[in-house]
Amino acid sequence: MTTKPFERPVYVTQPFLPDFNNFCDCLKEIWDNHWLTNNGPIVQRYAERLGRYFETNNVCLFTNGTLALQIALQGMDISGEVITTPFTFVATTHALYWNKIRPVFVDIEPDYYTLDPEKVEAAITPWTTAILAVHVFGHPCKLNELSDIARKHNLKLIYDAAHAFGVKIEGKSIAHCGDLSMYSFHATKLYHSIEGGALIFRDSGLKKKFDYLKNFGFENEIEVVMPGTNAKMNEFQALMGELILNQIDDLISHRRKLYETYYHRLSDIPGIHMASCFSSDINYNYAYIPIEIDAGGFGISRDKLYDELKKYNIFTRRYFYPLICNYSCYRSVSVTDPLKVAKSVSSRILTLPIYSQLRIEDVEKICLIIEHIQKKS
Ligand code: T4K
Repeated sequence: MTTKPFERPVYVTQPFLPDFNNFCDCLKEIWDNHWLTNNGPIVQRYAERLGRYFETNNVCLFTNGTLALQIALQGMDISGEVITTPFTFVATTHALYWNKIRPVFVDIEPDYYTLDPEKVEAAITPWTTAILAVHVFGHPCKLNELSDIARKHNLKLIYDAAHAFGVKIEGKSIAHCGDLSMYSFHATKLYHSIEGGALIFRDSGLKKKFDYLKNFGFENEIEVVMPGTNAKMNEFQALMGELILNQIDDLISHRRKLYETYYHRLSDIPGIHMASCFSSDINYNYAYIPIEIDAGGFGISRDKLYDELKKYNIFTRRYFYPLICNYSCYRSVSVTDPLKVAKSVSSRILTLPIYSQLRIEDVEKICLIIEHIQKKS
């Protein structure tokens, strides 16, 4: 195996696509129905399938995860302040902003980069109404600790589970933790419906409200009961989601092999740190491969490695750098927590390629190239 650049670009991710001929055959149903959107038959069937997958009837589908989260916050009447993480994709915070909720950023823990429960409790004020935690990279949050805090202070506990499709705790989907979980089915996710999102929630009374909010608030042809928006999933999205759901177990198991190769090959390279494997009660989904680069040990900084890898046609990403509070649109939000861990992780994190079409030998080559760069640094 050589360290010659890849002939074709290797991106951080690439969407999985179902068999082309099968997809085309299935499209016939849409053509026969002449029904493209507005709660069509495939969307309804897909919602039922996801309900069986998540083992709940409390499923609501959306055109993407961002709108799903915005609607969740609005439907649950969340207001005032919400305690959340700065180490996430910007949509988590945007969903708060769109609901005129003040984000209160607190630090993450260093092991899996999820919200630090101690910091959460310290940040609660009379205006706090909810905790919005993120299972970042599919890593489960400190579920019990966050539940205890939410219960003690009578706060809603909402999970941004955009990265956590397929993650299970003691055999049960992580979606059942907290009051509500939002999933993103964006093309870049390990499971997708081109674009798409879903809410899974505890209180079945919320379903009707979410359905109104995603469809302009229509009760019927002549009545609108609330100022909703348009966040409906369409038939093409649902079809893609249905077909990929058939293969989800295989997709996760292939990713597991890729992850194990990375873990095995990178663990001995100086200056590289990877989060520890999860305990056996957690079924992880291997959504991302985040590594931390310690410039002192590795020889060059994370940013230099990111640039170097491009020369080999490897396009990694710095998820999640910068922290949300450092984006110009959120710099005016006052942050009292020093965010020590989040700042450090954000300056060192690099997410490596992982997707279904990637082969074990590709991962071995990526690791060899990283090792080569380290040795010459
Ligand atoms: N909460 C969290 C924690 C999230 O991570 C996200 C989304 C959300 C909420 C919001 O959910 P959605 O509203 O998106 O459903 C990507 C995704 O666009 C975004 O969905 C995702 N998080 C985020 C982590 O990653 P970018 O700006 O990095 O995407 P982009 O276009 O640079 O794609 C990354 C790489 O994937 C590209 O370098 C090439 C490859 N790619 C991408 C697409 C779209 C392909 O090969 N084919 C493709 O079709 O945000």
